[in-house]
Amino acid sequence: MSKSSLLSAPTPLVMGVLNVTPDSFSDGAKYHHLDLAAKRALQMIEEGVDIIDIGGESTRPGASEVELDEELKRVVPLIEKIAPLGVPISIDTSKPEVMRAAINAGAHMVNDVRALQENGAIDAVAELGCPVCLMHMQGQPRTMQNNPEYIDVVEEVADFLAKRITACTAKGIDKDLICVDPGFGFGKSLAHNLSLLNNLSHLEKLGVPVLAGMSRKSMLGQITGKDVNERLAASLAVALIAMQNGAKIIRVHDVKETVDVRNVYLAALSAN
Ligand code: 7PJ
Repeated sequence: MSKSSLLSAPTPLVMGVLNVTPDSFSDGAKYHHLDLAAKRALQMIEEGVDIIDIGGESTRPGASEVELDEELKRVVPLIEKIAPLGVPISIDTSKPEVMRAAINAGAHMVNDVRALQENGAIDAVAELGCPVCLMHMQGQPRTMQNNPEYIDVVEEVADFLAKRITACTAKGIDKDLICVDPGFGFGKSLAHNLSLLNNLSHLEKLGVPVLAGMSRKSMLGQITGKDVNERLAASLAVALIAMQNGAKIIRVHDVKETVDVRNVYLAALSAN
Protein backbone atom coordinates (compact mmCIF):
# COMPACT_ATOMS: atom_id res chain seq x y z
CA MET A 1 0.00 0.00 0.00
CA SER A 2 1.41 3.42 -0.88
CA LYS A 3 1.98 5.90 1.91
CA SER A 4 -0.69 8.31 0.75
CA SER A 5 -3.39 5.67 0.25
CA LEU A 6 -3.21 4.46 3.84
CA LEU A 7 -5.83 6.90 5.11
CA SER A 8 -8.14 6.35 2.14
CA ALA A 9 -8.46 2.55 2.53
CA PRO A 10 -11.90 1.09 3.44
CA THR A 11 -12.70 1.89 7.07
CA PRO A 12 -12.83 1.46 9.99
CA LEU A 13 -9.25 0.20 9.96
CA VAL A 14 -7.89 -1.91 12.80
CA MET A 15 -4.49 -0.76 14.07
CA GLY A 16 -2.67 -3.39 16.13
CA VAL A 17 -0.35 -2.37 18.95
CA LEU A 18 3.09 -3.98 18.88
CA ASN A 19 5.03 -3.15 21.99
CA VAL A 20 8.81 -3.27 21.94
CA THR A 21 9.98 -4.71 25.23
CA PRO A 22 12.58 -2.63 27.08
CA ASP A 23 15.78 -4.57 26.85
CA SER A 24 18.83 -4.39 29.02
CA PHE A 25 19.94 -8.00 28.61
CA SER A 26 22.43 -9.73 26.35
CA ASP A 27 22.41 -9.77 22.54
CA GLY A 28 20.82 -13.19 22.76
CA ALA A 29 17.88 -11.82 24.72
CA LYS A 30 17.56 -8.93 22.31
CA TYR A 31 17.32 -11.32 19.39
CA HIS A 32 14.74 -13.26 21.32
CA HIS A 33 12.59 -10.18 21.90
CA LEU A 34 12.89 -9.12 18.27
CA ASP A 35 11.87 -12.57 17.18
CA LEU A 36 8.88 -12.63 19.51
CA ALA A 37 7.72 -9.24 18.27
CA ALA A 38 8.07 -10.33 14.65
CA LYS A 39 6.05 -13.46 15.44
CA ARG A 40 3.29 -11.37 16.97
CA ALA A 41 3.32 -9.16 13.85
CA LEU A 42 2.79 -12.22 11.66
CA GLN A 43 -0.03 -13.36 13.89
CA MET A 44 -1.71 -9.95 13.68
CA ILE A 45 -1.46 -10.07 9.88
CA GLU A 46 -3.19 -13.48 9.90
CA GLU A 47 -5.85 -11.96 12.15
CA GLY A 48 -6.57 -9.24 9.59
CA VAL A 49 -4.77 -6.21 10.98
CA ASP A 50 -4.72 -3.12 8.73
CA ILE A 51 -1.82 -1.21 10.34
CA ILE A 52 0.77 -2.30 12.90
CA ASP A 53 1.72 0.44 15.38
CA ILE A 54 5.25 0.08 16.71
CA GLY A 55 6.38 2.15 19.67
CA GLY A 56 9.65 2.26 21.60
CA GLU A 57 8.73 4.99 24.07
CA SER A 58 6.34 4.10 26.83
CA THR A 59 3.76 6.86 27.13
CA ARG A 60 1.68 5.14 29.77
CA PRO A 61 0.80 7.24 32.81
CA GLY A 62 3.85 7.52 35.06
CA ALA A 63 6.36 6.44 32.40
CA SER A 64 9.63 8.33 32.10
CA GLU A 65 11.16 9.45 28.82
CA VAL A 66 13.38 7.27 26.67
CA GLU A 67 16.73 8.38 25.19
CA LEU A 68 16.98 8.71 21.42
CA ASP A 69 19.56 5.94 20.97
CA GLU A 70 17.55 3.52 23.05
CA GLU A 71 14.35 4.29 21.16
CA LEU A 72 16.10 3.80 17.80
CA LYS A 73 17.57 0.49 18.97
CA ARG A 74 14.15 -0.72 19.98
CA VAL A 75 12.19 0.14 16.86
CA VAL A 76 14.44 0.22 13.77
CA PRO A 77 15.48 -3.47 13.71
CA LEU A 78 11.88 -4.51 14.26
CA ILE A 79 10.57 -2.31 11.43
CA GLU A 80 13.28 -3.69 9.11
CA LYS A 81 12.18 -7.19 10.00
CA ILE A 82 8.44 -6.60 9.57
CA ALA A 83 8.33 -4.21 6.59
CA PRO A 84 9.00 -7.00 4.04
CA LEU A 85 5.76 -8.67 5.18
CA GLY A 86 3.96 -5.85 3.36
CA VAL A 87 1.68 -4.66 6.16
CA PRO A 88 1.48 -0.89 6.71
CA ILE A 89 3.48 0.13 9.78
CA SER A 90 3.04 3.23 11.93
CA ILE A 91 5.75 4.48 14.25
CA ASP A 92 4.54 5.73 17.65
CA THR A 93 7.10 8.43 18.44
CA SER A 94 7.54 12.15 19.11
CA LYS A 95 11.18 12.37 18.04
CA PRO A 96 11.94 13.60 14.51
CA GLU A 97 15.07 11.43 14.32
CA VAL A 98 13.02 8.32 15.10
CA MET A 99 10.37 9.36 12.55
CA ARG A 100 13.03 9.64 9.83
CA ALA A 101 14.80 6.41 10.75
CA ALA A 102 11.52 4.50 11.00
CA ILE A 103 10.16 5.69 7.66
CA ASN A 104 13.53 4.98 6.03
CA ALA A 105 13.44 1.48 7.54
CA GLY A 106 10.05 0.83 5.91
CA ALA A 107 7.35 2.35 8.17
CA HIS A 108 4.50 4.14 6.40
CA MET A 109 2.98 6.48 8.95
CA VAL A 110 3.88 8.56 12.01
CA ASN A 111 1.73 8.34 15.15
CA ASP A 112 2.65 11.13 17.55
CA VAL A 113 1.02 11.46 20.98
CA ARG A 114 2.56 14.98 21.09
CA ALA A 115 0.97 16.01 17.77
CA LEU A 116 4.32 17.05 16.17
CA GLN A 117 4.97 19.72 18.80
CA GLU A 118 8.60 18.67 19.41
CA ASN A 119 11.25 20.73 17.61
CA GLY A 120 11.70 19.60 14.02
CA ALA A 121 8.84 17.10 14.07
CA ILE A 122 6.54 18.94 11.63
CA ASP A 123 9.45 19.51 9.23
CA ALA A 124 10.40 15.83 9.41
CA VAL A 125 6.88 14.66 8.48
CA ALA A 126 6.54 17.36 5.79
CA GLU A 127 9.80 16.12 4.21
CA LEU A 128 8.91 12.46 4.57
CA GLY A 129 5.51 13.04 2.95
CA CYS A 130 3.92 10.30 5.03
CA PRO A 131 0.54 10.11 6.81
CA VAL A 132 0.49 11.30 10.43
CA CYS A 133 -1.78 10.94 13.45
CA LEU A 134 -1.96 14.02 15.68
CA MET A 135 -3.04 13.15 19.23
CA HIS A 136 -4.22 15.39 22.06
CA MET A 137 -2.54 15.13 25.45
CA GLN A 138 -2.82 17.40 28.48
CA GLY A 139 0.52 17.54 30.33
CA GLN A 140 3.25 14.91 29.99
CA PRO A 141 2.99 11.14 30.56
CA ARG A 142 4.83 11.17 33.89
CA THR A 143 2.28 13.47 35.56
CA MET A 144 -0.68 13.80 33.18
CA GLN A 145 -3.14 11.84 35.30
CA ASN A 146 -2.50 13.86 38.48
CA ASN A 147 -5.28 16.37 38.08
CA PRO A 148 -6.57 16.77 34.53
CA GLU A 149 -8.83 19.81 34.17
CA TYR A 150 -11.03 21.14 31.39
CA ILE A 151 -13.95 23.52 31.17
CA ASP A 152 -15.31 21.76 28.07
CA VAL A 153 -13.15 18.75 27.22
CA VAL A 154 -14.69 18.09 23.78
CA GLU A 155 -14.33 21.73 22.64
CA GLU A 156 -10.81 22.05 24.04
CA VAL A 157 -9.60 18.85 22.41
CA ALA A 158 -11.21 19.82 19.09
CA ASP A 159 -9.65 23.32 19.26
CA PHE A 160 -6.22 21.91 19.98
CA LEU A 161 -6.45 19.42 17.11
CA ALA A 162 -7.71 22.10 14.71
CA LYS A 163 -4.70 24.27 15.60
CA ARG A 164 -2.31 21.39 15.08
CA ILE A 165 -3.86 20.61 11.67
CA THR A 166 -3.35 24.26 10.71
CA ALA A 167 0.24 24.25 11.98
CA CYS A 168 0.94 21.14 9.90
CA THR A 169 -0.70 22.28 6.67
CA ALA A 170 1.04 25.67 7.02
CA LYS A 171 4.35 23.82 6.87
CA GLY A 172 3.38 21.85 3.79
CA ILE A 173 1.80 18.66 5.16
CA ASP A 174 -1.10 17.66 2.91
CA LYS A 175 -4.37 17.64 4.87
CA ASP A 176 -5.23 14.31 3.20
CA LEU A 177 -2.32 12.77 5.10
CA ILE A 178 -3.53 13.84 8.56
CA CYS A 179 -5.71 12.03 11.06
CA VAL A 180 -6.52 13.08 14.63
CA ASP A 181 -7.01 11.37 17.98
CA PRO A 182 -8.55 12.77 21.19
CA GLY A 183 -5.99 10.81 23.23
CA PHE A 184 -8.06 8.71 25.61
CA GLY A 185 -6.32 8.50 28.98
CA PHE A 186 -3.75 11.16 28.17
CA GLY A 187 -4.45 13.77 30.86
CA LYS A 188 -8.13 12.86 31.20
CA SER A 189 -10.38 11.65 33.99
CA LEU A 190 -12.93 8.89 33.41
CA ALA A 191 -15.63 11.55 32.93
CA HIS A 192 -13.46 13.35 30.34
CA ASN A 193 -12.82 10.10 28.45
CA LEU A 194 -16.51 9.22 28.40
CA SER A 195 -17.48 12.69 27.18
CA LEU A 196 -14.97 12.35 24.35
CA LEU A 197 -16.25 8.89 23.44
CA ASN A 198 -19.89 9.95 23.50
CA ASN A 199 -19.15 13.07 21.45
CA LEU A 200 -16.50 11.59 19.18
CA SER A 201 -18.52 12.53 16.08
CA HIS A 202 -17.97 16.16 17.07
CA LEU A 203 -14.37 15.75 15.84
CA GLU A 204 -15.59 14.96 12.32
CA LYS A 205 -15.96 18.71 11.76
CA LEU A 206 -12.15 18.84 11.60
CA GLY A 207 -12.43 17.24 8.17
CA VAL A 208 -9.91 14.43 8.72
CA PRO A 209 -10.25 10.81 9.87
CA VAL A 210 -10.49 10.19 13.62
CA LEU A 211 -8.42 7.51 15.36
CA ALA A 212 -9.50 6.13 18.74
CA GLY A 213 -7.36 4.15 21.17
CA MET A 214 -8.99 2.84 24.34
CA SER A 215 -7.83 -0.77 24.28
CA ARG A 216 -7.27 -2.15 27.81
CA LYS A 217 -6.89 1.37 29.21
CA SER A 218 -7.49 2.23 32.84
CA MET A 219 -10.78 3.98 32.00
CA LEU A 220 -12.08 0.45 31.31
CA GLY A 221 -10.65 -0.77 34.60
CA GLN A 222 -12.44 2.07 36.38
CA ILE A 223 -15.77 1.11 34.80
CA THR A 224 -15.51 -2.68 35.16
CA GLY A 225 -13.22 -3.12 38.14
CA LYS A 226 -11.19 -5.52 36.00
CA ASP A 227 -7.45 -5.95 35.77
CA VAL A 228 -5.65 -4.96 32.53
CA ASN A 229 -5.64 -8.53 31.18
CA GLU A 230 -9.38 -8.90 31.72
CA ARG A 231 -10.56 -5.92 29.72
CA LEU A 232 -11.22 -7.61 26.37
CA ALA A 233 -15.02 -7.31 26.45
CA ALA A 234 -14.82 -3.72 27.64
CA SER A 235 -12.26 -2.93 24.92
CA LEU A 236 -14.55 -4.40 22.25
CA ALA A 237 -17.52 -2.44 23.60
CA VAL A 238 -15.73 0.89 23.33
CA ALA A 239 -14.27 -0.05 19.94
CA LEU A 240 -17.81 -0.53 18.61
CA ILE A 241 -19.06 2.70 20.19
CA ALA A 242 -16.13 4.55 18.63
CA MET A 243 -16.92 3.06 15.18
CA GLN A 244 -20.57 4.04 15.54
CA ASN A 245 -19.48 7.54 16.49
CA GLY A 246 -17.37 7.87 13.36
CA ALA A 247 -13.86 6.63 14.22
CA LYS A 248 -12.02 5.51 11.10
CA ILE A 249 -9.06 3.81 12.82
CA ILE A 250 -9.28 1.79 16.03
CA ARG A 251 -6.00 1.18 17.89
CA VAL A 252 -6.12 -2.14 19.79
CA HIS A 253 -4.17 -4.98 21.34
CA ASP A 254 -6.76 -7.64 20.51
CA VAL A 255 -6.75 -7.62 16.72
CA LYS A 256 -8.65 -10.82 15.94
CA GLU A 257 -11.63 -9.93 18.12
CA THR A 258 -11.74 -6.29 16.99
CA VAL A 259 -11.71 -7.34 13.32
CA ASP A 260 -14.83 -9.43 14.07
CA VAL A 261 -16.49 -6.43 15.73
CA ARG A 262 -15.59 -4.24 12.74
CA ASN A 263 -16.97 -6.79 10.29
CA VAL A 264 -20.24 -7.13 12.22
CA TYR A 265 -20.50 -3.34 12.35
CA LEU A 266 -19.94 -3.06 8.56
CA ALA A 267 -22.41 -5.88 7.82
CA ALA A 268 -25.13 -4.20 9.86
CA LEU A 269 -24.33 -0.86 8.29
CA SER A 270 -24.75 -2.21 4.75
CA ALA A 271 -28.14 -3.87 5.44
CA ASN A 272 -31.40 -2.36 4.22
C1 7PJ B 1 -2.35 5.84 22.16
C2 7PJ B 1 -1.26 5.96 21.32
C3 7PJ B 1 -3.61 6.38 21.73
C4 7PJ B 1 -2.51 7.04 19.70
C5 7PJ B 1 -0.67 4.95 23.16
C6 7PJ B 1 -1.61 2.59 25.57
C7 7PJ B 1 -0.76 3.78 25.72
N1 7PJ B 1 -1.32 6.55 20.10
N2 7PJ B 1 -0.20 5.41 21.97
N3 7PJ B 1 -3.62 6.96 20.50
N4 7PJ B 1 -1.97 5.20 23.30
N5 7PJ B 1 -2.62 7.64 18.51
O1 7PJ B 1 -1.72 1.97 24.51
O2 7PJ B 1 -2.21 2.22 26.62
O3 7PJ B 1 -4.64 6.36 22.41
S1 7PJ B 1 0.34 4.17 24.34
